[in-house]
Amino acid sequence: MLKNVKRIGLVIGILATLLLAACGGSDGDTKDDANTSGDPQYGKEMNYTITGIEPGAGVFKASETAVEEYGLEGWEVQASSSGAMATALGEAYDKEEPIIVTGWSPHWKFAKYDLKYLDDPKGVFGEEETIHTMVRKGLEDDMPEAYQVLDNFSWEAEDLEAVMLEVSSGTDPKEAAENWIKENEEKVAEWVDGVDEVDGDKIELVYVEWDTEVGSTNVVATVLEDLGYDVTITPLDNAVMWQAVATGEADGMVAAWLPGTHGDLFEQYKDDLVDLGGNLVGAKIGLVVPAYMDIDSIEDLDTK
Ligand code: PBE
Repeated sequence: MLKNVKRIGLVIGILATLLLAACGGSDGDTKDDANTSGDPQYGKEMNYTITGIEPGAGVFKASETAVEEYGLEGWEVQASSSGAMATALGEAYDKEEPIIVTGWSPHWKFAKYDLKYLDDPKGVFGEEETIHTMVRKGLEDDMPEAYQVLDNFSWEAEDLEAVMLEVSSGTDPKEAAENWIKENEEKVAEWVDGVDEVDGDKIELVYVEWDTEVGSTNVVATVLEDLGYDVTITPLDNAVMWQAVATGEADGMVAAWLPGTHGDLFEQYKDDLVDLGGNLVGAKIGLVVPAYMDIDSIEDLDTK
């Protein structure tokens, strides 16, 4: 029943759009406020819900800010997990239903589905991001070899995407990391160039179970293991991950998105940790929708 109602709503929406187009209605480019009447009523169809991920993620917080800044009355960013978000996206995509997710790149979803970022004229989601490596104070003296590898670690979006894509199709993350390392010996050789092997020294890396960080953390952990380290990787919430490195409970992480996504956490902890700089440039966060949706900007979402 509900489905039929939805479908009728969709048909009416489409007819309304055609009618508007026929009458020369504008597509809303110059609108200041979120639209309440025109164009596709996606908000209504999606129950004014943005499919979110873990609430501690920067992209989740930025999405809540976007709801405020764009005056998206009645909209809610639904807390979930990265995995559940990807499942919801896949299900909606298969049925060609509208969905808005809290998205980021690099991410395998762009290889699997035809997607687009909604324009963000107010710049709530920031510009290009760089993923940084952060280690605890004292690591350089305690474990110079690991420090060197973590400092050297740097790769391209397409490298990380290859690992993520394999994991997304069911390969164990550790195995996907090993496969990538085997296929990219030259790159890895640069990270370990001139670094001595060690004999079972223990090291702990922390991360959050976002697809990007599952991929990068497993690759770095495996490279350290190949050097002789006994590596533990521990999944945590975002804020706890930062805190663990800042307090020295953990040795490092490769999951710091700057300047925007984790800018608040960096401000909070920057005096207590060592920033080893970027390991990947050209990352991005924002609201992502399937390309079949007839909407291009956050400004054009309909409100309650
Ligand atoms: N992410 C993936 C994280 C950073 C890495 C975009 C989901 C976040 O929003 O905090």
